[in-house]
Amino acid sequence: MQVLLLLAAVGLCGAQYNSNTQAGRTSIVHLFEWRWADIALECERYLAPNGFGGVQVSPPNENIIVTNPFRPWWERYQPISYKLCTRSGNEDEFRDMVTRCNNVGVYIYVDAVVNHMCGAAGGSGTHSTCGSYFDAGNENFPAVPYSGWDFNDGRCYTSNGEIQNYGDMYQVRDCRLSGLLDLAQEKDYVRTKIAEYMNYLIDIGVAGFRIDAAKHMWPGDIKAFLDKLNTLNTRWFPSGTKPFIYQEVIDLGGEPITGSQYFENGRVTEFKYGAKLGTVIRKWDGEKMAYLKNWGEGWGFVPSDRALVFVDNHDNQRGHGAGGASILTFWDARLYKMAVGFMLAHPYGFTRVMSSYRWTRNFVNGQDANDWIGPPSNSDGSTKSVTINADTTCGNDWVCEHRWRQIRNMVIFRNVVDGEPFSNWWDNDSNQVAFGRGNKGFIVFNNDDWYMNVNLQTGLPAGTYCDVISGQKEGNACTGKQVYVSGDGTANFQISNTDEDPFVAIHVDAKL
Ligand code: AAO
Repeated sequence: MQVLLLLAAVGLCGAQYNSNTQAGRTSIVHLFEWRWADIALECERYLAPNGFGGVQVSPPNENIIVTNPFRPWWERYQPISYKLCTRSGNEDEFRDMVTRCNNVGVYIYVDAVVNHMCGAAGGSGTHSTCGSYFDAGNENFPAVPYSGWDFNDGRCYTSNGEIQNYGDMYQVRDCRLSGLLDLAQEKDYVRTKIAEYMNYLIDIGVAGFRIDAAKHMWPGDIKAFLDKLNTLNTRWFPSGTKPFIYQEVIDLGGEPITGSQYFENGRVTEFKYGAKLGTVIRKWDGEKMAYLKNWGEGWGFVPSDRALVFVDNHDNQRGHGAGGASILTFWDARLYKMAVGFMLAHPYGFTRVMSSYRWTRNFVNGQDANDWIGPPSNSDGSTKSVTINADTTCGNDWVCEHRWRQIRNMVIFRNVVDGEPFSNWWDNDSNQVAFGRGNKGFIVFNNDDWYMNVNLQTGLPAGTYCDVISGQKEGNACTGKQVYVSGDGTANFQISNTDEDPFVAIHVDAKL
């Protein structure tokens, strides 16, 4: 009996680390700023057929409307209430999206902004996305309701109430982040309001949450509101399933707050991953791909089963947050595809693919003065829909990295090799590297400035394979390069350093 109880307890404790994605679906995509109606369509027409496990959606709750600058993307990180209406759509549209995505096995992960409300200088009135009244100066949010008692002012000891020093964990957690009114999660009332919001979403059918600004809350306070959460909706999930939790904790080292302090609650975002991978692929600081042999914990990252990983996110692709200049984005498409390909082939962490919109950059002293620009929108501020071009790319300035052939095919690669060990590493002590995933898949990179011509052990069964980077298998033919694996598992790989994409990937589902 005691053993059974113990096992049950262990099972429950582990649950929030599980992505809840369907078997054989191993990645999610962040459809940053997309409308709910477009996400519903994308689940049905593209994500489900191509093996995506889920979508991280932008914050669905009511936010302040900022008009100076005009409708920046970041207004959605300034909550006014927990009503579900934003530029992405209203509650009916949100429910319709969750239902339709869930019905095709693609689950929804909500970006939960619960550390704070809007900025202290947000004024008062009804300039909010559902029209709820609020008064930021008096910390009054009647649509929740929250009042002055529910904020941390009494606990913050800095001169202006702001976080001034990331070396002091008390300020980071009890003071204001960028002027944002800091909720007092030590209060049971606040914990209850946060849990009510999250439970409302769980009951609609969402599968998990990104916890925004988790670093700015005490781990025990987060645990307290997570402990109040329901299990997932049994229309789509086995009874007793806990929501997947990944916490935004920026830990690049050198600060007292670390990712590991949050493990009891769920996974954490591993920001070192994109910062380091960008440095390696750019060949900065003397880095080279050969050093990736022990990628993962060997590089000082959190344990694989506690990590949520990504090459770039909505902040560091435009100079917000952390990671610095090394971060690769769609603006550096050739290197970016290699980095995302490497991430999706490598077994470390649970992977999130970024999907962005294009904006006009304006660099002033190395900083993008247009880092605020919101999603493609009409003159009234409403968000433009995602149109689909004849060649399957997106229109209206939506970049849709997740639809790039190389990235989409590597999402499928990761599903095919799921559970297989990291194997058959090879490198030339420079920037030509290769590795496999058991006997299911193999990937080869040439990031050197010279031609690559090598024979490698792939670990794969003999046969002719389609490279899923230059093309893919269609019917009984390859639309791109072919790779011949002989009876002993070896194959010859030739990759020009001037190829559009200087890498090759093969897997058993793309064998002729
Ligand atoms: C906007 C305006 C502000 C205004 C405010 C209130 O821009 O001027 O004061 O409204 O009116 C987003 C935007 C903000 C925006 C906010 C609200 O990014 O610009 O403010 O919405 O509209 C920290 C947090 C992290 C946060 C990140 C942006 O720790 O949680 O800043 N990310 C999330 C979201 C983000 C959102 C919020 C949180 C707020 O993803 O979109 O903000 O909901 C250090 C610390 C990091 C810290 C960074 C940046 O990083 O470690 O924790 O991130 O500084 O402050 C080296 C170090 C590295 C360091 C980095 C930068 O790399 O190794 O540790 O340098 O110094």
